[in-house]
Amino acid sequence: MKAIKAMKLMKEKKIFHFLFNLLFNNLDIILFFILIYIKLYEYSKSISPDYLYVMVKLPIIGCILVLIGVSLILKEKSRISFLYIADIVISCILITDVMYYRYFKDITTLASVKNAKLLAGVSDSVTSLFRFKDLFYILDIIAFIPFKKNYKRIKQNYLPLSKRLLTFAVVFAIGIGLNAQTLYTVSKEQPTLLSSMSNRIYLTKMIGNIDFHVVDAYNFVSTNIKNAKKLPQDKQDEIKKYLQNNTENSGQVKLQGKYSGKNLIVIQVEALQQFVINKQVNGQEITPNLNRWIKKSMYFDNYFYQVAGGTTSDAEFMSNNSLYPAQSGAAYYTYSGNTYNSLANALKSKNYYTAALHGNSEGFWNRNVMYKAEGFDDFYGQHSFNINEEIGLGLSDKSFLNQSIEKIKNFKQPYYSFLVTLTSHYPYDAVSKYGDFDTGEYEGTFMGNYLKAIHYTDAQLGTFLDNLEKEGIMQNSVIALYGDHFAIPKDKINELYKFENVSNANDYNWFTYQKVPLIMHFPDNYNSNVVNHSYTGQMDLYPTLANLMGIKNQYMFGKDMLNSTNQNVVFRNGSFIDGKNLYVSWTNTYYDLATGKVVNETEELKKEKNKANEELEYSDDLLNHNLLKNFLNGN
Ligand code: GP9
Ligand code: MN
Repeated sequence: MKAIKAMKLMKEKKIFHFLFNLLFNNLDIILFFILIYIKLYEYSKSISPDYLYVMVKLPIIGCILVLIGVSLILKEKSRISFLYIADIVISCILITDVMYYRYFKDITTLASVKNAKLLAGVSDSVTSLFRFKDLFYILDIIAFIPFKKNYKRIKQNYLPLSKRLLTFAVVFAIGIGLNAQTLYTVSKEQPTLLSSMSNRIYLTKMIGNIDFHVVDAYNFVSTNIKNAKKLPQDKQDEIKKYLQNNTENSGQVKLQGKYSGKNLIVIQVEALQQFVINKQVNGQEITPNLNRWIKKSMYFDNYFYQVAGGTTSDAEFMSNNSLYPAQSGAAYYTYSGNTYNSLANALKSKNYYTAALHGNSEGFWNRNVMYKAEGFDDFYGQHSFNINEEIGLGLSDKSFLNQSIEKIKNFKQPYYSFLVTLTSHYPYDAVSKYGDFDTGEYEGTFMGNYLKAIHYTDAQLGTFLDNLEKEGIMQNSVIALYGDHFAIPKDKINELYKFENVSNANDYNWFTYQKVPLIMHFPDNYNSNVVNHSYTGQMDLYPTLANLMGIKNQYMFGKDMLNSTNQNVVFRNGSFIDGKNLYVSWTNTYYDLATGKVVNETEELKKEKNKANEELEYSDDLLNHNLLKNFLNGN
């Protein structure tokens, strides 16, 4: 009996010993896991305090397991040093990100670090962005110095290499598996999000801080490798020649410099599509104010948006540079370190004051970096406005436009002000409680919400334009107002077809609904109440304005809408319009623009197709190799 008891006790002792040894021998790993998990999870909470993203737990655990896996290959004395250094690196990244978020409501990227010189103002205020509570991220690093020393001293190396390799393989594979699962889920939910990184905060909430930086580094390095090779000189010359010919063919004779020295105000309106213009719902005009201003302005009713993965930012990019959007992702992100002969840069050299205004966080779409590259003297973002009324994504258009006019009034003349509105943003449901616009049978539907949202924004734009007139600003300014991109995404297109009574849901019909209004108002009321029906797009805004404002820029892919006779509009996916035909690239089909009938490919059309692709390639080459830097230096 006694002997059995003693044996049992021994067994228990053995188990206890085993467990104790297991715990003690892996104390560094256990502590690393717990501490890093807490830090990463706390960071996730800090960027989305109102919503706990359960999904983020998986990639956080995955990342930690990958690191632990790697550490397991090492002998145990080196292992603790490896984990300690990993802790320091992660903590530094987190502290940087926490402070960056505090200012930009965004997450640091390699591009923003590379362009740190463009983030003037922020570096000065690093100390002011630091909070006492941030010490939370680094306290353990200091506290663990003695622990690390003693632990290293006591610890012996027990495991042979084969066992170390085995544990590495298992833990590492589990970690990679968890990360892969997360990235797959994200790419299923939003196919372009990982490459475009358009909404970085949302992405970080889904995949966690470490995965975000890994994806960012991958995107950054792969574009840099792609672009590292110098483009042969003859190819550079070919592109330069092509662009110079393009400008010559564009005309730029009529009205040249007609408004030199005048102020320029460009207003980009969120999700303003053309089909709502001069249209009624439930017996009421949807955009009464824009309709009223169209009568007093020049209106382009065949103006297409040409955006790609960078949506709003692509619209800004094209309108300010007349360069095509990036092949994948967003030019505002990928090419933020390039040299540009943009509208603002060109006007700056004519002694203009240049300012961009937008009521959202400065980091959204990398605007804080890109606006500097595009030559804006100042960017009035969220921090420059009194956020006294928020709808949907941020400051309401009403408050934004009212505060903007007060700023504009005090700008040094001549100036270029570029405004980007926000409220009428997808999914449009935030606006429905503002105003009493009754959409009748569309009440409560996606379409009804969009009509309400755009009706709201129309009212604010009406007030803004009326005020510009009242204040006497309009009489001394060229004004251009346009929509940035589609409002009704493809998966909701049937709601639009129902609203428009379209029965044939084919590609031709879809394309005819991808127009956005462009309204131009001139100080002398030139061409007021004139509707220009030529086929045009966002790539053409800058060349047109350049001619009117007396800017010389030979490096634009678009055309001057008031001089050019060509009606080419090329879309990022290779589809195009030539004034008579529409080519849909994804089915390789041509349509007669006027009738919608399918047309057979002719030699002529084939040439046009190749030319459209060549033009897109030229634009990519120009951006990938930062050719404007050479061109502008006379090379
Ligand atoms: C936010 C904004 C929205 O600042 O411009 O961009 P979008 O989602 O429309 O591309
Ligand atoms: Mn937009």
